[in-house]
Formats: sequence, C-alpha cells, structure tokens
Amino acid sequence: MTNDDLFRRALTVIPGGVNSPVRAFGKVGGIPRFFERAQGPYLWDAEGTRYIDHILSWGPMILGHCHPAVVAAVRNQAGKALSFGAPTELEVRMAELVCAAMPSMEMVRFVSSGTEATMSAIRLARAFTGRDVIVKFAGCYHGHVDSMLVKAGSGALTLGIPDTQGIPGAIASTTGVLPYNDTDAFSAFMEMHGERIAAVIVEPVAGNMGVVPPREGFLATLRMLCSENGTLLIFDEVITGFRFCFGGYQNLIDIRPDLTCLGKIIGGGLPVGAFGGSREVMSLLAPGGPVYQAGTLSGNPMATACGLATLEVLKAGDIYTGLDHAMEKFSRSLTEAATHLGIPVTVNRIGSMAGIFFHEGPVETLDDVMNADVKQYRKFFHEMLDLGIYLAPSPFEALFISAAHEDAVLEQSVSAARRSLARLLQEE
Ligand code: HOZ
Repeated sequence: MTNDDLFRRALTVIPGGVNSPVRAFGKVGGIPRFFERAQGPYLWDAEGTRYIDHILSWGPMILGHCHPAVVAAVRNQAGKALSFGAPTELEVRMAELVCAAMPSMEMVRFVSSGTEATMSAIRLARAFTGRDVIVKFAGCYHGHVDSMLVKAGSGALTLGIPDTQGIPGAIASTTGVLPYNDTDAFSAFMEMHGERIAAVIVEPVAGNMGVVPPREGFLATLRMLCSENGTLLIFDEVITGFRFCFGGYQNLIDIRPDLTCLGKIIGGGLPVGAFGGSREVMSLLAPGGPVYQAGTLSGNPMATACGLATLEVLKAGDIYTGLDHAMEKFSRSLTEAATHLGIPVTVNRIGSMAGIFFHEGPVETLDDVMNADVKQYRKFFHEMLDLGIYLAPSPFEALFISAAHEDAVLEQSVSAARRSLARLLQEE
C-alpha cells in the first residue's frame, strides 16, 4: 500500500482522512505519510521509506521510539492486565513521582489527554473561585476544550479556524483573550476586570504557534496579578512538562502556578494527561468534593506503566544537559546555514524544542509569528521530507529532538536543512 492509496481510503471513512486535523498536511499540501514502525530517532512509512523524526508524536517521545525500558514495562503490564477501571499501585507511584518533581503540585489527578487536563483544571478553577471568566492568550492552545478554542494555536491556527463553529456564544463569552507576552495589556486588563476572573491559563513557553518563549517578567507579572486578584494561575505544561528538566518550566523559573496541566511526556507515548495543584484546590474534586470529573481509562495501567517507565528513565540519568547542547548546536547550524544563504530565518530554541520561522526576527508575539513566510516553510518542509526528514506539517508547531538523536543523526538533519534552504533560492 502506498501513502496515496491509504490516504484515499482514509478520506472515504475518516473526516479529512485523519484523526486529528494538523496531521492532514493542510498547511503544507501533499499527502500525509502513514507510518508503520519506529525505532530511536527514525520512522518508517507504509512504503518503507525511513525518516528522521522531529515531531516525536508531538512531544512525548523524548527518549526516542521504542526505548527498551519503556517497551519492557509495557510488555510486562500487557501480560498482567490491560485495564481495570479500578485503582492500582502504578498510579500511586506515578502520582508520588510527579508531585515530588513539581513543587506546585501537592496532589494530582490523571486523565487520558492534555485536553481533559485543561478542561478539568478550568472547571476546578471556576468552582474554587466561584467565578466564570477564564483568560487565555492568543495563539496558545489548550486542547479542544470548548471555551479554549478562541484564538487558539496548533491545528486551529494551521487551518485558519481559531474561532471554531459549534461552540455556543455563551461559552465563548466566558473566555477573555489577551496578547501573549504583552505584560502591559495583561496588567491593564486585570486592573479593570481582575476580580471577575476565575483563572488565567497560559503555556509558559508557547509551543502551538511555533515556539515563542516568554519575555522577561511576563510570567512573573501573571503570577503577581493573579495572586492580588484571587485568580488562579494555570500553567499548561502539556508540552513543557518534563521537557527541559525533571519537572516543569515552572521549576526553571521558580514560579508556582495554582494548577498545572500535563500530558505528552508523562505518558511516554500512551494516552496520559494530568492536572494538579495544592491540596486545598484539588480537594474540591469528587469523590471528596463537589466538582465532578471522571474517566473509564484514567490511570489506565498500560498507559501508566509506559509513563512511569519514561519518567523513571528521565529521573535516573541526566539526559537534559545533552539534549540542551544537541539542540543548541542544531539550531545554531540551521541559523548559520540560512544566514550564509541570505535567507531570513529565526530559530526560537529552548531546551530540546524549537520553532523555525522564515522571518528575520525577533519572533516574540503572535503578530511576529503571523508575519513569518508560510510559503517558504511549506517549500522547506517538502524539501526536507524528500530528504527523509519529518518536520511538523505546519509552521505553527514545534520541532523536537530526543535522546536517541545522536550527533550523527542531527548532522544528517542539518545537512538536509542546508540543501533544502539552498533549494529555496533556486526555486525563487
Ligand atoms: N497538540 C499537538 C500540538 N501541539 C497537536 C496534536 C494534534 O493536534 O494532533
């Protein structure tokens, strides 16, 4: 079967041929690849073509594909039970590990996706404060929760539907949207409306409009003004959790949000999300409290075994320093190659995640992101794909590396990037 054949079949039975819109190559054109297997830094598609993977399942595969300890844990669990719908020791161990790693979390509840985590955290924040309005930032993406699909990033930005249909106006009107990284706008807003705001939710490093790190003082101002107004601060660390260190971005900047949402890496490639915070706030959850939240597969033993094994490997050895150096070198090489060719490119890099913008930079806001050259990204994406490098099929997503991306592998990606950039000039 070719990718073409599979896409044609998929289109007849799956809307758009995909089970999540950003996979559809809508922003870059062409046929999505259908994958069959993966190992370390590599993927193989249905036609047997090998790619160096820089999507890494949109973040979770920080150890690379099929890490032996993770596969062993999953196999071992598969031989015992796939699902109980009842508590397990695995969940307790995982909760202890996550809470110990993130000082803002005294308690955590596991769910099955980042979307469920943000949805539940928002409900909890509303119940705790007795207020309705949630503030988010344009270009940040918090899953496909109704109230969060307003000026959203990721697939919504990719497809140009940041304000999706199917959401009652009454729900959308409970969301306030402010510009990311604009401390003055936030301060002015809180001055006027702070006492009505249940929660402010933010990706501490925006990773769904490409990668846009926070400006100095932005997150500290959020923390200060939320505290002053009795508003809960929610860090959506679905992408950044366990990405830069054994903990969240919050550990690096020493800011404690009231609630944290996690996903991706904590599942190690299987569906796990989580949200957590202080005992006081989390105790409002059912069964002890009045805020209902549930899930048949929450804390599922297969998913938990996979996530736990991933976290244990991350905790046991310091892979973060190596990842940081490798990505620094990778990003620098990319920037140097573009500069050498006179192509305006900005690479926003933080730890092992990066965003490539065809823009002279700096890229610090959603407006900057939207001013980058999408056509150039599209051409670059296809040149890279032809050379066996699998980047996100959208300029509004992050590029990742894993611990399995050794120097020689990254050198292949860099060399492909040099050739691809040079081709952009030939095509002009
Ligand atoms: N949440 C991922 C983006 N950062 C995209 C996954 C998807 O939408 O399929």
